[in-house]
Amino acid sequence: MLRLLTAGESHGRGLVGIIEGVPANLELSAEYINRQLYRRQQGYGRGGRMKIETDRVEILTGVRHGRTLGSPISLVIWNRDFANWGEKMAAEPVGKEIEKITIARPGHADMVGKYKYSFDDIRNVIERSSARETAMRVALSAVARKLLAELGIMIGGHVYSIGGAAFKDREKLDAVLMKLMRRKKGAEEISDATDGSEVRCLDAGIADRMVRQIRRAKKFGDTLGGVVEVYVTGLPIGLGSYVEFDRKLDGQLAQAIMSIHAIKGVEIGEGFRNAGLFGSEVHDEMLLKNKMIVRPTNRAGGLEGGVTNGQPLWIRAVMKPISTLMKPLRSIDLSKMKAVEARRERSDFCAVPAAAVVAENVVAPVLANAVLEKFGGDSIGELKSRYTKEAFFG
Ligand code: EPS
Repeated sequence: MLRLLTAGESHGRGLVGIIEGVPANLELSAEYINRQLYRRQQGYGRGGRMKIETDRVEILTGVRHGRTLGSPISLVIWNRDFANWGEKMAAEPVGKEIEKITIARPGHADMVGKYKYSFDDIRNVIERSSARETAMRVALSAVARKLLAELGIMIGGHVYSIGGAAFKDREKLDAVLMKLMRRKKGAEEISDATDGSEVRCLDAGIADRMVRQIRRAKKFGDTLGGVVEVYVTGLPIGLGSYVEFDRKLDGQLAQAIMSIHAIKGVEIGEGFRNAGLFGSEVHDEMLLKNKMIVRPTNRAGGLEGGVTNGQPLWIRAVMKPISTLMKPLRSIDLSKMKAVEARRERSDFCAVPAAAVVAENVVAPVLANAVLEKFGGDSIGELKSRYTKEAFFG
């Protein structure tokens, strides 16, 4: 089973990560991982930091001559910006007073982190609570994504809305998504199609509106959130389990998605919309076609009973607007307990397009784990030999 661990401060020397439990002989290159890192860095509405960084991973261990060894794989991404933060972020004492941050930004981890860890400097909180952590999470998750791709399990994502700019015609969008997913690379075709859009939107007209909304927010010193969607194709029936709560795949996927910075809501399929409908309007009927089970709809989003049902997995996630505002909200200086304006800090104005890439990737370790639990194997060859069509349907 896969285990992942990330470490690193936003302006520290770099981000490091370990993924353990990856079968041996999986083809893996830094280039494959870097592609996901590059995608994560893009998007209209990002701040100055992304102009400084060119996130690239170095594979330190666990891979030899382009193939995994079955041993823990460790990765590092160096922070270029560390050059500007040497003293502020030095591991050793620097022998002089470094200005402390004492004003908390509403919505950020600043206040809770200060009290939880008894810090007198909110810098200690900012550094690890930053969404920069997702760079390493994406890098580690890309390893699991590669494993899934070897089995034909493909992942894709797109931006559904930013601020008030959203898809209005769900049926039309579904038709576009289904058409893409029927192509060779399945759900990954969705990602490929959005790579050309600076807001990762499948419709040029809606993309324009999204960009205009972000531009307006930026002008007023404000930020914007939105909704992203992730799809996975090629999943067999039977990943996850209904027998015990912590083995339900929907619960595990929700955890992975909710742990992405600024994500405040997650649904599988048409989760929230279904609340207003009759059961007969919600559940996906089963039809027989050439002795195969066919589902004309996928409102359940590919999971029934916490188990994959052979339909594409469909996850929606809500990202709140980023909490660092250039037009500050009312806040408190926690060292003096005095009312002040929140601190301004370099940040993104909108990171929804990046969140779509992060969301695509973080589902990979959850799904790869479920695959390994059901089929197992110490090498990719062994896993593939067990991962047959017969194994799916008994
Ligand atoms: C991020 C790096 C950060 C932010 C952003 C994500 O860099 P800096 O804080 O130095 O500008 O751009 O983080 C946040 C929005 C946040 O609230 O922490 C990155 O690499 O994704």
